[in-house]
Amino acid sequence: AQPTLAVVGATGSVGSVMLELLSSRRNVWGEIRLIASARSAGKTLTCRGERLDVRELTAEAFDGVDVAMFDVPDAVSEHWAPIAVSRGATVVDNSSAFRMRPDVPLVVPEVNREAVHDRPVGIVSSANCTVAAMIIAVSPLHDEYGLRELVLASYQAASGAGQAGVDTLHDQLTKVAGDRLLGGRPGNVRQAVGDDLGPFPAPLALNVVPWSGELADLGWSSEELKLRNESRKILSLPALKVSATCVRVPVVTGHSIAVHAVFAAEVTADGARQVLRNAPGVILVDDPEAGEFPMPIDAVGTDPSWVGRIRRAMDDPRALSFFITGDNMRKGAALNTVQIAELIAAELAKGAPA
Ligand code: 11C
Repeated sequence: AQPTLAVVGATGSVGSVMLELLSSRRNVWGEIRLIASARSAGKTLTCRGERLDVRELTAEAFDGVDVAMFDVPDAVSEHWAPIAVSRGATVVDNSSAFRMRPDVPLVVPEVNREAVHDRPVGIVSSANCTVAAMIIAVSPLHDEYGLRELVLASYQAASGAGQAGVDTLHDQLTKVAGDRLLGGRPGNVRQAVGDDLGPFPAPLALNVVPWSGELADLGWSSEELKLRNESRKILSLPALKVSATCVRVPVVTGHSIAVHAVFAAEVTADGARQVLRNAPGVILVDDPEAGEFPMPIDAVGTDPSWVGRIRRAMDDPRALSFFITGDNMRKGAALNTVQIAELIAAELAKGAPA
């Protein structure tokens, strides 16, 4: 029989992309069970053309479930993932709750798919959205040239902060539309937008906000530390030098990253293009003369990481600068989680130890 899949957080914005993907990808699942908080239980959603009732998140909801995909806040995953495991499910978790635990593999299938099979506590973590988009382009370059250092700046979309982020950005854009004086005087955008900043620490419309996540050590944001720690773990490079600045931009969906990567070997832009042309999950969009760049407005709704603006550093023959854009709801969240769940389904089908 095909395995039973649970989608925990099915009514959330990433949950709805998961249902879309499950409806369009090769079907490897038997029953699909939708689970959400008591507030959303009782709703009906469509998946694979079937209308499905959303069940409340309880321990019993996991009985008979083989694989459970979680997209819920960290604290909810922390509490419920072990309960799902105790009921017999393997959990694929998209929160950051377990990512850095040594007994939990952190997986981006294009990079380290084999890590999925060694999961001593029955939990596999799916990477942070900015990390997932970036790492599938950086990893094949590491294989070719030997990565030594990453200097990153992210340009993160409002949807990374959930539906509240998207609603806040649209509300603010409505408030500032049409006033051609806005942005020309200090404070006048703040005044037009008002006090409700949603999940952001400052107005996002007509602005960029150099902040994402919570305050962590020594002035770094939690998102910046995730870029460092998760990249090191996924690439198995525990001493990799990583310095990131994470920035929120007024884009609805599509996280972008400007990457400066330093390697052990000398590089060429053409050589890097050749590597990336053959890399799984990457699409090369690198023709500035023709106005072709990787941009969120084009990458949204697509699966790959779009990579372009590839240049060898002027002052270091071992360094490359390039730009990446990916759909943070897909590869950054729902798609990566679904891909991991499918790897586990294939393993179960082979009868390998779970
Ligand atoms: C954002 N990247 O754009 C964050 C959201 O580690 O899964 C996802 C946080 C995470 O705000």
